[in-house]
Amino acid sequence: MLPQRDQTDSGSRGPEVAVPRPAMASERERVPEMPDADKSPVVAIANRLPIRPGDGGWELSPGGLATALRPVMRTRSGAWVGWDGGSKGMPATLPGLRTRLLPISLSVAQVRQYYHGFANATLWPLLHDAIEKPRFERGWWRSYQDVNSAFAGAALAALSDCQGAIAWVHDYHLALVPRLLRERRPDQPIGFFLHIPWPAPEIFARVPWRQEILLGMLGADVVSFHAERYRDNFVRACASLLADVGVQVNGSTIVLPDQRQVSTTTAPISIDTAEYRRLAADPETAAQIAGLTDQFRGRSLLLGVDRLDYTKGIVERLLAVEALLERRQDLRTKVAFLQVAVPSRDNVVEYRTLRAAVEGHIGRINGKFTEPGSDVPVHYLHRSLPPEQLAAYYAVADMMLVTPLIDGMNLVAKEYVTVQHARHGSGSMILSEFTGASSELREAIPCNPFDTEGLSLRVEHALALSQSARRAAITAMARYVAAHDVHRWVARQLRDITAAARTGGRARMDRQLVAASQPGPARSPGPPASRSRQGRRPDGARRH
Ligand code: ADQ
Repeated sequence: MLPQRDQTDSGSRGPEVAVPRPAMASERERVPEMPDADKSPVVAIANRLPIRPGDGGWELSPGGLATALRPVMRTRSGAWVGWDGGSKGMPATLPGLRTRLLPISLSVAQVRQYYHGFANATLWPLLHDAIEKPRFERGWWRSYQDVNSAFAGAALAALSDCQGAIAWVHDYHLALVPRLLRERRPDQPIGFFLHIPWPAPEIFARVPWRQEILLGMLGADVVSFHAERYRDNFVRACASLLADVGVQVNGSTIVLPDQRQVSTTTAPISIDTAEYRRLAADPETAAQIAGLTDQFRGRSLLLGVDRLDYTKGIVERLLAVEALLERRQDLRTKVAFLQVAVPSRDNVVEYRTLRAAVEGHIGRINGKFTEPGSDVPVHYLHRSLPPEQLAAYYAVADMMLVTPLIDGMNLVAKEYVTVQHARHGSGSMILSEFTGASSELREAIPCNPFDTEGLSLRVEHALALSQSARRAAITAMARYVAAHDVHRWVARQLRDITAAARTGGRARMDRQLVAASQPGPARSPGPPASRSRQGRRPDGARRH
């Protein structure tokens, strides 16, 4: 299969349906001028603000969206609306940035109910294929609605101050925001990007507020995902769960009862490859590499780097290492496995349970396989690392184990191949087929992490690969990532939002003109065709 390509809907029209309010012919002139995607201000709305306290005061957070948007924040006006994380005294901006930072403060109850509750104990597991059981609490949902309203209010104020801005809403924490913005600003270009997977419709259907969540996201002009399968699942959820409110699906376009069209696209996120190449060549990284090379001399180093999250397959990875050492006694002193785990969400009980499980497995494996007088086979760091140290681990690792049970994209995989290539390395990468990255990094060694015995055989196979085969694979993957870096992703997203806003808005105006020119009273929303689809099950089948 070829790597997935970004797919922007062509904006084809949906079937004709009645509209709530026929438009006047003069409304054609009211189709607003769309912002220029390459120049216009951007109002980003994301759960967290992209800054953190550093040694010399406030600084941009490393990694992720903050890095991706850094060039945009430097060159264009605009704003970033996000939770202050409980920090006080945040600056209104940072030197060198034109973007204003608009902090949202949350109460203790909101942090518990909106953030730890609905976002991380309801939506996170639900959208990750319900791999842990999602919890549904009405109080959490109410808090999620309240906090989304607060974010939307701050974003609306920012948009009023920023003529011609693009609104760009991020992730599952803020699914209701696009609709809240749309209700107040019908012509506003709005994009929504989901950073995590979207499950099959029958899984998503479990959430009692499924229609509100879908309609919330559909306030955007374009809803984007990392991978085609998530986009497809979302479109199928709209088709089966929103038919009874008059929403129709036409290919990859969702048509709302007022004829507004929402595009859905696949836009895999990436990393700032230049920054990782710079890190690979940094003197601090080189010093760390020298130390690590000494530490693991004579052994192949296997590496895992993840947030400590139950989606990342850390336990399955440990069980595979255990199976390998069980089967291949000769490898017990020749292989070391290092797991770096960033502490994550320890206010959620499933995460505390996971940490205990991971640490229990590591203790058992080391107890079983450590040879007297030798180093332990499994090393474990439970902390966040400075970027140079992380880059050094990527550089010295002979094998990267990226084995999530499910993962929207997985940036670690892209970081590893980039650093390896920059250091002329020949490491190998085992990559779960249940990551978004697996659609792009086709030269990785694929694995099914649910099959721990099979995973251990993949590791054994990778250990036996020739250096030239490994180097060829790393080179191919690094080149792909360099050609599809995060700056390309940002530019593409902003262009997609303005293009979809133009197409969707025009289609709505055209439909309303047609309705206005036809005799007879306006019909109510919800066409007969859609009513006849009422009662469909989430998988598209009819109820009996
Ligand atoms: P995450 O689930 O956090 O992101 P991932 O994409 O792997 O997953 O990003 C993790 C980031 O944290 C990487 O940039 C990595 O370098 C960094 N990191 C990991 N361990 C670290 C450590 N010990 N110290 C410092 N940094 C560390 C969510 C989705 C993903 C999606 C991203 C982006 O779950 O599927 O790829 O958003 O959309």
